[in-house]
Parts: sequence; C-alpha cells; structure tokens
Amino acid sequence: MKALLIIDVQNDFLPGGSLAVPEGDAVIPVINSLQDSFDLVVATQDWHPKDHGSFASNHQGRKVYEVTELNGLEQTLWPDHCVQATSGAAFAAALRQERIEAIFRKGMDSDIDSYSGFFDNAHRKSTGLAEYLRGKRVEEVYVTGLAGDVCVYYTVLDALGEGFTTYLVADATRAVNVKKGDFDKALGHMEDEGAQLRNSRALS
Ligand code: VGL
Ligand code: ZN
Repeated sequence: MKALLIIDVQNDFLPGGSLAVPEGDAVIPVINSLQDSFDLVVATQDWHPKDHGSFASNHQGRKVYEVTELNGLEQTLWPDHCVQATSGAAFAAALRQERIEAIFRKGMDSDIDSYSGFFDNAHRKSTGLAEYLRGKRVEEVYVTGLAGDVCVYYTVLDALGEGFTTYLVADATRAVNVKKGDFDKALGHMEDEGAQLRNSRALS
C-alpha cells in the first residue's frame, strides 16, 4: 500500500499567513492532483495552544527566528502560528479534503515542539501515525506539504526511521529557509538517509 502524507498545508504557512512559506500555496494544486493516485491519503496539522513554547511571544526579550533552548532541546522561536481552532490553523481552503482518511495533530504540548508527523522533537511521544500506517499495511510513503526544511524534513527522516520506503515529492513542497541554504542542506540529508526524490509528474 502507498500513502500520500500531506504535511501542514494550513493557512498560517501560506502567503499572507503568520509563518508564511514563500510560494507555499504552489503545493496545493500539485497535492490535489496527486491524491487519486494513492490508496490512502493522510494529513497532519500543526495545532498549538496559545502558550506554546515555540512562540517567541512566550519568551520575554526574545525575537522571532532566534534559537533558544526549550526543556533541553534547541528551539527556533517562531511567530505565533497554527493556534488551535483559529483560521490560521485550518487547512488551506483550496486543499481537497474529501480523500483525507485521518488527520494527525501535533504540537499540542506547550513544553515541546513537534515538527515530524510521527514524533515530538525529543522522540518521546508518538502521534500514532506509524502505527496507523502499519495497520493499513502501508509500506511506501510519499511526503508532501510544508515546510520542506522543517516539518516535511523531520517527517521524512522519521518515516525512514520507521522503516517505510520514503519519497519526497519535490514539486509538492516549499521551504521557509530561515537561514539561506536550509532546504538544500535538508535535501542532502534526506537523500543520505535513504529518501528518494520524485516529481509529481512521474506519479499521476
Ligand atoms: C512548521 C515551524 C513551526 C512546519 C511548524 O509545519 O514546517 N514550521 N511549526
Ligand atoms: Zn509549529
């Protein structure tokens, strides 16, 4: 079984959103047209409480995009984003949602961030995604969505770690590149770890 994973295609990550990914909206038509080529479509949603420790606004004297420590882990401080039940946290209106069979939410614990769709950043708690996919007899996952150098990147690494044959759909992601070159570095690392790059044209 092949699953399409749609990572965090939410309003706050689109142009005009609070943590906008450049050209983030360009992934939507690509992901929409891919969905019918898959046995299973699953989505993740970044879903933070207002007091989340990844928000610069919750750290006195700290600025957005600074790196600090959060409970012993390195933490980039982000603008407030994807606050639970706000419009910024909603899926992009243009994203086809009728084929999404399950939604895995992450980042609900204020004390730890959760980039990957599979685990929190300390790898302490599973979201249940790996178990769900195995229960559906999925062996191959195709990862799409936002952001290519943050949540997509960590999802790809964890998918490999969980033993899935893992593809990154290159034209179905865009990166934030807080630092210039972040996505190129992430790409190199994903490939080194065994991820395979595919273009959507080769898939549908
Ligand atoms: C993400 C930064 C903070 C993402 C989520 O979905 O890539 N990036 N939270
Ligand atoms: Zn987040």
